[in-house]
Amino acid sequence: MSKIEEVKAMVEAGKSKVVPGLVQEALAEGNSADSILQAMIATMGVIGDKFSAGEIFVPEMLVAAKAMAKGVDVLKPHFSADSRPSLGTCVIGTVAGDLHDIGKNLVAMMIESAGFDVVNLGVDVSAAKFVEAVKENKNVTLVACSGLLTTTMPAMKETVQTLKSCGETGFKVIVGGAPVSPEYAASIGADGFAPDAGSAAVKAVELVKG
Ligand code: B1M
Repeated sequence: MSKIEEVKAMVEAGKSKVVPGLVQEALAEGNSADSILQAMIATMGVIGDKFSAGEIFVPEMLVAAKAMAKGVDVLKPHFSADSRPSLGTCVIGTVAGDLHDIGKNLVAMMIESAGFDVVNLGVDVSAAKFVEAVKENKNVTLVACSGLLTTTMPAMKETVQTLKSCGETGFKVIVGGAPVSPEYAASIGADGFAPDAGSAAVKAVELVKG
């Protein structure tokens, strides 16, 4: 079994203690950080399919997510920002009612590496809390909202609409997450949409630079 296959198997099994070491070994073997990341993302897809099929349940999803997060921690320095001047502050969070944070944290990591200072509000973030962060932080140029549940898409709509009517200007809003489409993003008044973390960083720069 290749090192990357071992990483995938151990993420799927939720082995948080062994995943970081295996990720290090996979890097040492010459695998790129991105290829290891993509392998772990694919594993979460497998986990989701097994959950949908009733083969595993919430606790198994949770331990797999924790194991992946430990692996991502090892990869983080490989995606870190260089010395480019800051593009301003990006406030990011997962919308109210939604506890999924792996994708949001990957987006935060890529946006940071693109040259933003990132304020990560975590999960289950209310519209009011997003607005508060825009008001409290300096030079907010971007607000990024993530959502993974179809049931929390209305919360994403409320967040975007609250941000757009809060009286603060000078920032753009980008949204994303598995159930979000470009059409939905446009319909709720978001300035931008991206399907994955890499393209979120590209879109973020495009939105802020105009
Ligand atoms: Co849940 N979950 N989950 N879950 N979970 C999904 C999302 C689901 C698709 C599984 C399934 O049924 N097949 C399903 C949602 C169905 C739907 O609504 N359409 C689901 C469900 C139903 C639930 C619960 C309701 C289960 C229950 O309790 N019965 C519950 C809800 C809890 C809540 O949030 N209130 C629940 C709970 C959980 C855990 C807490 C156990 C755990 C999350 C732990 C954590 O995040 N710390 C969990 C997990 C792990 C998953 C799956 C298996 C994996 C999610 C993940 O991390 N993927 C997921 C199945 C799946 O994704 N196939 C599932 C990897 C990650 C890298 O991808 O987050 O999609 P993703 O992010 C991508 C893109 O979406 C995009 O970029 C990222 C990568 O490049 N992206 C953005 C994300 N945010 C973006 C923002 C952007 C741009 C792009 O701009 C701002």
